[in-house]
Amino acid sequence: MPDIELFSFEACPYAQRTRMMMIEKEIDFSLTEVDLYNKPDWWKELSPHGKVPLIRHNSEIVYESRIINEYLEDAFPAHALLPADPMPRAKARIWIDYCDSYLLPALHNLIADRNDEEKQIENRKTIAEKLSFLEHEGFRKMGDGPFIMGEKITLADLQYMPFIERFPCYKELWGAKIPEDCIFLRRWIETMKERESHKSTVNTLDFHMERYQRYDQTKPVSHAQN
Ligand SMILES: N[C@@H](CCC(=O)N[C@@H](CS)C(=O)NCC(=O)O)C(=O)O
Repeated sequence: MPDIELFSFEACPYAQRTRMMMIEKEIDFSLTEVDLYNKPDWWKELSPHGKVPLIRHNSEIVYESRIINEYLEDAFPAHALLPADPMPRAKARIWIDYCDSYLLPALHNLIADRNDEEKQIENRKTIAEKLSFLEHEGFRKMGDGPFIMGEKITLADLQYMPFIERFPCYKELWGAKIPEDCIFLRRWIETMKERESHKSTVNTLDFHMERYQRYDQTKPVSHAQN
């Protein structure tokens, strides 16, 4: 029986971050899928906020994808996913934070305002600005790539990838675009697609499209800006 139990939901990008992280670090884990549309009682008892991902390790639980990933990085130092030196370590954390504090709220608005074309014009512009900032202040200042922090993959890359995987849907459904000059970002996407951690957690675009298109019919499981 693996030490780590991960509670997950197939379509959840946050849970995907943690799955990718454990695959990158070669941490043995068991996966329990939770039906978020019909939460079982055992889940309500286990999870303080009812949200995936959540891990159980040595009978203790940790939740919030970013906190889980940092916990696992501390608990399992092999195959390091944060730089050892304090300054680049802090910079990696800046880009981890940028994803949740700046990019995801912009993507959340794109989904929330999907029936308001006037707001969508502004939302598309904001997303392009957030991606440009990541390109110019992040990728280009942190090194020569291919990863956000340079030559080595870090937790920063894993923070973004599940959402970038879904980006073709944001483009197709709501017109979001990656700016032309984001060449580091584009190369990074191709690099990340080749990682085993991505290949073994990726869902097809049809899968994502079907879920997003259902948003107007059913209440979605909340998964942005939480
Ligand atoms: N900030 C959280 C967000 C997790 C999240 O929103 N998970 C969604 C699924 S993608 C969820 O569990 N929703 C169920 C609910 O809100 O009841 C994290 O990073 O772990």
